[in-house]
Amino acid sequence: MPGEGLESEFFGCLVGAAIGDGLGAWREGRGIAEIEEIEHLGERLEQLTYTDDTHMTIGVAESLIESNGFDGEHMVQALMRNHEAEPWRGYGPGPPRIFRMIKNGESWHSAASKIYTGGSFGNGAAMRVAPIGLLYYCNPAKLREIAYKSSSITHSHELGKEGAALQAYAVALALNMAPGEEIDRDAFILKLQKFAQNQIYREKLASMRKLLDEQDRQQIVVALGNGIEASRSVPTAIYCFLKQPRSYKDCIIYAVSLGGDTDTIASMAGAISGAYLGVNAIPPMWRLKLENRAYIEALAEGLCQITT
Ligand code: AR6
Ligand code: MG
Repeated sequence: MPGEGLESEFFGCLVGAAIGDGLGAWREGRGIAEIEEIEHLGERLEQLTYTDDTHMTIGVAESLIESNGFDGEHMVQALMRNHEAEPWRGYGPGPPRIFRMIKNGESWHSAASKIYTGGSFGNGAAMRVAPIGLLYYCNPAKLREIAYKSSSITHSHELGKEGAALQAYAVALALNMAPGEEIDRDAFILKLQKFAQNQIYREKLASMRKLLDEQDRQQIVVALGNGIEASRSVPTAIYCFLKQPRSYKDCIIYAVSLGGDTDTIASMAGAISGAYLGVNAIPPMWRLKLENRAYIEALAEGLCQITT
């Protein structure tokens, strides 16, 4: 178990993402729920089993570590190998179709653009991008470049790629703050606004400031969304972190309570919160219940080693 500092934050990010996924999976596709209901759910569950969000995050981390940085061909193979071993993790429809195309001889450079109009704008690239936010946390330009490249394996639509870059940048910003440092939420949003290269995300980020004190969760869902599209889930996850910046537990419970694509939104919010607060801020009760925790922690350690 790491103490404080960077390693604790790397652990917090990946473990935090996986726990959000495992808890959120129980409410996927449902409506807004009472906070108390989600609290009880978190206490009741005996195991937190993760879904495709964490499974793909593991693949991204494995590939970055084995390649000592980004190697597209290697990452494709890692994602495909993992999917083939455990296809039951709840993958969105797009990635398995792309993996089949590549297996049948299509180049991984072009496969993603052959599904949907203009490629996928689902949140599948953003949900797995946390290791890239960790690895390139000091270099926003490189972070964007690698977030885009890793996205384009399965999500080649501009909104899918930009969602991944924003989520990675939010992880990097969180990592760059000390856990004890009081968070300036307006400044955090402003940095994201300046980084964003797409108008839809810029507008959502701008609207987020006015929503920070909004208590009606229905208003949050109407304004930011809770869907499987990257543009209707990445801003929401960032908002969940900013709504509850001092408590990993409250952040995750709030995210799951919003309903919709709860596993992915809670996973992305958990990655940001964990990167800010560190692994020791995550309730031990949840850490102990997380499936495959030792392996996820080993990946966090591996990423930390190649960063420093
Ligand atoms: N045009 C129309 N619909 C689209 C487009 C587009 N260009 N792109 C995506 N969609 P997908 P994911 C819709 O299949 O992002 C799992 O539960 C389309 O309906 O790329 O990897 C994960 O945990 C498509 O099926 O999957 C995530 O929560 C859907 O967006 C979630 O699914 C998802 O895009 C998304 O996974
Ligand atoms: Mg999922």
